[in-house]
Parts: sequence; structure tokens; C-alpha cells
Amino acid sequence: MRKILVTGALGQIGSELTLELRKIYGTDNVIASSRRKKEEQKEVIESGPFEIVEVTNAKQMAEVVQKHKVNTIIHLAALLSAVGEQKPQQAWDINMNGLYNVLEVAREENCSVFTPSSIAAFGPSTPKDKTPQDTIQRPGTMYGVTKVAGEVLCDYYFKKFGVDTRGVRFPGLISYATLPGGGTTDYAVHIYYDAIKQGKYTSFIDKGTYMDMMYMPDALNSIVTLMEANPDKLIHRNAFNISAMSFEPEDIAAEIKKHIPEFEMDYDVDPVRQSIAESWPNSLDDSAAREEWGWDPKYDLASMTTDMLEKLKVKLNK
Ligand code: VAH
Repeated sequence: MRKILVTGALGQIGSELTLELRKIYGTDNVIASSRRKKEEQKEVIESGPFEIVEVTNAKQMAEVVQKHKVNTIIHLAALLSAVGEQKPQQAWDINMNGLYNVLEVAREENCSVFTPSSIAAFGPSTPKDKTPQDTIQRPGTMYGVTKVAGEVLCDYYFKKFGVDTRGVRFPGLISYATLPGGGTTDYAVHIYYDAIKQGKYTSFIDKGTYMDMMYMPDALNSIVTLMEANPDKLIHRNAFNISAMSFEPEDIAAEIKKHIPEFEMDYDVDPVRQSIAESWPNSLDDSAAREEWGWDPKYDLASMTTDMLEKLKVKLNK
């Protein structure tokens, strides 16, 4: 039976993933962890085992793994792209030393490891359209550097020590439960909140800027499906291109207007996040994930927008 430790369990992915994993594997088999408690995440903290784990503290992490007899680590704790450009040294420390500690603890305690990479692992010299699974990766952000290095380090731990490491390259993730923390794709979440609260949104990403995106239910499903996939069928491991849709701000605004006709959007482009977005692919080739472990997203822009607006109207009491 899996005994799973989730790092970064109070973040955008972790908060929903932890609750989903507890439904699948049993509450007591999923230990949520974070560097500190958050008042707004009481459901995750109080619905099952919770531990304080600072991922840069290897001793603390090893003690939690031993205490709960963990055999699977889902490592989500990281600084994202935009925040990583404000604090590049801290991004390296958390994203790289945190991952190194996870891999060393996994090696010593015989744990499997799932940790996501990102489309940020690609850069301006990467083919932009239908970006191949295996291609040049010269990212221009510290976040992207840590993602490429993380992919290679995870493959090394698999080949050198037999640690069962697997990962996906997440696109921008859109969800209604927990706000994202400092990414470039965050505009695609905030637009829904502002559409409901104010009927308008000012985008920090410019018109015509395509990025790959995915609705959170598909992202959660990708983690469990890859984690449980038959290892004999995996040609790749760290990390798989996956995507569900590719759109630009005008596309998501047009979809929202189908539900809120009076919705208006204008632009106040953030040069930092715009340059990051322009360095990333427009769309990904995710055929390897589909062939090797049955990746098959369910949501497109239309169905995601319908569900996001429905759930946010309840959450925001509108
Ligand atoms: C970010 N949401 O914007 C994250 C993600 C592909 C983007 O890694 O930094």
C-alpha cells in the first residue's frame, strides 16, 4: 500500500492533490507537509496527517519519512517562474537543494519520487510549436534552470541508484480552490476571479501570447496515472510533455464573454512576465505521454470555463 508524503501540500497543486489522494489511498496513507501552516488550508491540515517539513532541511524530511514509513514522495514545494526571477538564489536553494534532499532521502529510505517539471524547462531556442518530447532545453529563467537540472537529476537517480523517479512538464495550471503563487500563467486564473468580482480584468500578459494550459482535475489525474503506470512501458521518465489546451488572453476572454456578456478585458503588460511567457512554447507535442502511460485530458477551454465560473460563483458567494 502506498504511504505518500506530499511536500508543498498547501500550494495550488498540493492542496487539491492531497485531498484527492486521501480519497484514493486512504486518509492515513497521505501525509501533507509544508514549511508552515496556513489558516486558509485548514481542511488539508485537519483532514489527515500533517507535518512541518522545510525541504531544505534533509534531517527533518528523513525523520518524517521514517516516522510515517513513507514509500512515495510527491515533491511539489518550489518557487515559481516570476517569484524565482525576483529571488533567484532562494529559487535555486528551494528548488534544487530541496529536490536533492528528496532524492537522497528516497535513495536511503527506498521511496518512489514524483516531482513535476514545467514548460518553463524550455527556452527561446526550443521549437515553439508542438514542442517535441526530446529537444533543446536552454531556459532563460532561474525557475527553468532548476526544472531542467531537476529533470536530469531525477533521471540520474533512476539510472544510478534505481530510485523510481517520474515527472511531467506541467503547463499553466488553472484551478478555483487555491490561488497560484507567483507564476507567469497566473493571469489565466485571476481573469476568472475578476470576471465574477468586477466584470473586467486587466491582463499582465499581452494579446497574442499563446501558452499551454490545463485544468487542475486533469493535472491531478496525470500525477496518479503516471505514478501508477507500468514501469516496463516507460521509455521516458523525467519529464513528460503533457498539455490539454493552448490559448492566448483573447481566447479566454471570448470564452468568458459567452457566460458574462458584459465582461471586458484590457492590458497592462508586465515586461518581466511577458518576456518569460514569450520564451516558452506555444504548444506541446504530448504523444509520448499518451503512448507510454495513457495520458488523456478531459477538459478544453470551453468546459474548463463553464466549470471554473460555476465553482467560483459559489466560492465567492456571487
Ligand atoms: C509558472 N504556473 O507560471 C507556473 C508554471 C508553466 C508555468 O510552471 O511559473
